[in-house]
Amino acid sequence: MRTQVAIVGAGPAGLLLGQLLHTAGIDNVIVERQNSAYVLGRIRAGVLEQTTLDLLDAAGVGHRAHAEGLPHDGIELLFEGRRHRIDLHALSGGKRVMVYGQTEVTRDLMEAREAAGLLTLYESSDVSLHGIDGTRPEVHFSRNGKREVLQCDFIAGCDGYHGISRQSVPEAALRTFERVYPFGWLGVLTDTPPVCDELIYANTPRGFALCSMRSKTRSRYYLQVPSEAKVDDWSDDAFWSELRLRLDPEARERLVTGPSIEKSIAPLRSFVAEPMRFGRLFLAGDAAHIVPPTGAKGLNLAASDVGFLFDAFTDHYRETSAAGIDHYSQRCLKRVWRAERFSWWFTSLMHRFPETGAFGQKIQEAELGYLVESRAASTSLAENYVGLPTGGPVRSTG
Ligand code: FAS
Ligand code: PHB
Repeated sequence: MRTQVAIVGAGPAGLLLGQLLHTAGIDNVIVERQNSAYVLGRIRAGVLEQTTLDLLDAAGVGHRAHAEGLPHDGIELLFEGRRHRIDLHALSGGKRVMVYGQTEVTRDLMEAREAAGLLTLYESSDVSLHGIDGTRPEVHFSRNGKREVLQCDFIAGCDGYHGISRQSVPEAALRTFERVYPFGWLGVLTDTPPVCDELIYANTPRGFALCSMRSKTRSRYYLQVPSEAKVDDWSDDAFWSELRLRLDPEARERLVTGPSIEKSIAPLRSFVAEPMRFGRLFLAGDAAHIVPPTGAKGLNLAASDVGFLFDAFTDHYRETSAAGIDHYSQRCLKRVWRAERFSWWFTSLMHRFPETGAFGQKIQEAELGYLVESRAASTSLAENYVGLPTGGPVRSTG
């Protein structure tokens, strides 16, 4: 079997890259460990930056996000019992974010890929990468009881934090940076109306809480829980009781509870692997970096990596130039580290850190008070939250 670009992983990064490459006439095959239902069943991100929407449009799959997504012009910060609105739209010079679940993005990309008749090899096991430091790389995998070989020009490692791609880079060639947080996020998805029209990020003495949504009738809530917390220890009633204790009176009054249709705990970490390219292997998305979800950057960073990788492959195949390939890692990492900083800062500001004690709590309260009173500080939050510039548009597919 042969293709131009072999993509490992059919999450949002792999599927978006495959669709962009298809629009440019570049042949690609995706090798995915799970089946499509499993990939769709993972409930994750909820907020898209304009940059991500632009890439979905470039891939020809943005129409449902525009039709069904919820444009948001602001977020609310809740601390010391009071809510303060951050006007993202006014402070960022007219930008906004789109609330549209990662599950729907993945669904749109899967349907477009199937309609285009592109090959996605689900349920491929024991994937291994070969010849990544040469000019004829290969992806080996088992499927339907048979060992297969996919020959290609390039491999895009879009297989997430636990994938095989980053692990295939010789240890001496990779530098990693990591910070693990002493807590996780217990998330609940429920078919109840959101408690507020915009997202509420809460810093409370009992810990962080986030009130988000997927639509006007489907809500997504998160609670900060200790790292060792187990999802089975949290009944729906226990979740709702704890959430109420972390809300202001108005939100508590408006909260509509209901049965959870999904409940899970996500660990929080900051992680970056450098460089994001090794020979003919290119890492994109969670395969290369992880951010704590506080800043809603994970999915959006994966999308911007893919935009840069699409540029690189298009340069190579269209203009026989190595510029995009040579600068891929550097272009990604500049934006990755800016998002890592913002996500670390927002996580440090909004969560309870017992080890920093009363002094740490007072510093958080002082920074939050300054943040909502200072236009300069609120502007900094707004321009990071809506997404920093990518430093150059995705190449047009015309
Ligand atoms: P993904 O992990 O989504 O996809 C990787 C794909 O590769 C998967 O389908 C996997 O099955 C496949 N794969 C793995 N190993 C393989 C192998 N050896 N061979 C073949 N295929 C393999 N971001 C936010 O912005 N907000 C959030 O609230 C948020 N919540 C999250 C909760 C959790 C539990 C996790 C893990 C992440 C969360 N994220 C959130 C971040 C998330 O949205 C990621 O940024 C996004 O899924 C990144 O997409 P990909 O890079 O495609 O990686
Ligand atoms: C979500 O809706 O899942 C979500 C929204 C904003 C975040 C994190 C998660 O910062």
